[in-house]
Amino acid sequence: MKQRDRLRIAAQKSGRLSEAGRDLMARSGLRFRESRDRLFCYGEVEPVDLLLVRDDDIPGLIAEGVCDLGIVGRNVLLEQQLEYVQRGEVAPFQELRRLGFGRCRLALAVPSEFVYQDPTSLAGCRIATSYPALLSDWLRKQDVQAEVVTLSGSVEIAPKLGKADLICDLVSTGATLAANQLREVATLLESEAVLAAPAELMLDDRQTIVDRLIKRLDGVLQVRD
Ligand code: PRT
Ligand code: ZN
Repeated sequence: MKQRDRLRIAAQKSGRLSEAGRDLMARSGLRFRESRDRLFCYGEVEPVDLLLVRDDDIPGLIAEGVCDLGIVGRNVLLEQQLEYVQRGEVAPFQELRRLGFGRCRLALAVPSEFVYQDPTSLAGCRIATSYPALLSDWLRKQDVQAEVVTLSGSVEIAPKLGKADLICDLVSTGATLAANQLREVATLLESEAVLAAPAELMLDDRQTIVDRLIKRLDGVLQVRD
């Protein structure tokens, strides 16, 4: 891995995690000067810079060594971790801390006419999801054979379109499921925003900066709990 003396944090540019993520970094003592393209923000107080990206890109940026920390949903991190595992590899990133915002769950939801008793009710069904690795892993653990239909968005309308028998999607309030006449029947994962880091320690000054930052972050998180 290339040696660097400044730390780089990846966070979501705009979306559900961006505001609370920025707020947490500010309370941990980080200040950034925004650049013209607003993607790279230079750290003014600490040697810590910020890269604003799509949430899905965050684990990859850590894997490539482009960023050293990331604020991302556990659902995204675990999905990409499982992709490595399913290829027989070890994921080069890990969850370091849970951050207490962006809470949601990855859940199975069925149309009203679907009779669900337990996971065996899913045998032979088509399940639409944007989280194929997490869903396949769960099905395997339940010893259920079902077809995973991968969709990048609008998962909740897949049953109405005849593309799937049920869905596996993120739920927070449940309003989206209700609006689509879907009923939640099982939770696969409880998720929230987490601090992601490389699986291995960094071998230069950055590890010292990480350790100092984590100490401050823990202080902020403790006050909140
Ligand atoms: O552009 P980019 O790729 O960065 O953003 P994105 O659109 O992929 O992500 P975004 O901002 O929607 O979500 C970022 C993260 O927020 C997710 O990865 C989760 O960790 C977390 N999060 C928390 C949620 C929700 N709550 C949530 N409710 N992510 C998505 N949803 C969606 C869900 O997919 C469904 O469509 O909201 C709908 C359900 O919400 P309710 O309230 O109706 O149940
Ligand atoms: Zn995304």
